[in-house]
Amino acid sequence: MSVDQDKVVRPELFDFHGVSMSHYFTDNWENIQNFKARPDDILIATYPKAGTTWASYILDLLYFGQTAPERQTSIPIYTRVPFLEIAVPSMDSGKQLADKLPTTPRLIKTHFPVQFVPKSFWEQNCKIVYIARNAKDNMVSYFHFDRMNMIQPEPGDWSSFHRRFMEGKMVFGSWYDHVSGWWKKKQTYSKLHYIFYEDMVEDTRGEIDKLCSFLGLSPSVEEKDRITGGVSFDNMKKNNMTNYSTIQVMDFKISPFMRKGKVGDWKNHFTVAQNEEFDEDYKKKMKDSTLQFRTEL
Ligand code: PPS
Repeated sequence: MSVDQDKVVRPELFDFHGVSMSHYFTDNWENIQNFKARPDDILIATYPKAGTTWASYILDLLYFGQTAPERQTSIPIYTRVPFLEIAVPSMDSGKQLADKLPTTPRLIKTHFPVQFVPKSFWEQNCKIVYIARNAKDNMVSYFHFDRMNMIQPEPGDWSSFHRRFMEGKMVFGSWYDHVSGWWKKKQTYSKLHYIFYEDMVEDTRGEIDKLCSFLGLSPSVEEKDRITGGVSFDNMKKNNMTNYSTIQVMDFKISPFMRKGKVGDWKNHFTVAQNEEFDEDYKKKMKDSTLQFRTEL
């Protein structure tokens, strides 16, 4: 994707309706809030770095892998599954890309906390797939992402990032509020399928089966085998249509987009003291939630 580098500067965080955001995801707010969802649109929602691209590619293959094979070799995943709220100078906005999507269903990505989702998705009773990842690995992945992605705020050093994550001062706000807000929504909105990244790593095929039953799809066993193989970390890392190598705002010399894809990499980053402080704070922040995450497999 060609981006005018001069117009892309690392943003500052600011409070937006009670959530830490950067202007790249709020500049188009009115248009996004007026987005006209269709009943068959499917929204893929996550806190950043929880497995959005993985889920996007799985859904794209499930719907279009057989009927539109050329799509797989010529259109990057971020164009096939537009990022609704993104608005970066000299790039089509996510809203423009979503409006232009020729497919049925339209697959649309968002990192919004649940209360920011445009109301038409609820009015149209759209299916939503939410992916959540344990906070520790999510934090590590986000740190490396902010290092290499020039439209993200300066990450600072690891220890300041660790603190800011606990304070919820990240783009798209607090991880704790995000995963809990969407979990709460699931209790009343039946068309929300909540997936854990750790379950996808442990048993990708089993999670694809569950996804198919949620979506009402019944691909052949061979097709599911093909998809399970195609969406492995190694294959997605090699695939230029899924590894983000075609995007200019990311500096892969600093860190690749497809970085490790592991559960438990936090152990290579958290000091013993940081882990203790984190666990204590986590218990307080998540005390009212029934959500359970695994931080190792
Ligand atoms: S983004 O920028 O928010 O859309 O990023 P997102 O796609 O949500 O998350 C990127 C992390 O997901 C990992 N990933 C995978 N892990 C395992 N298997 C597969 N197939 C896979 N695809 C993407 C990716 O490597 C990032 O995690 P880290 O821990 O940084 O490697």
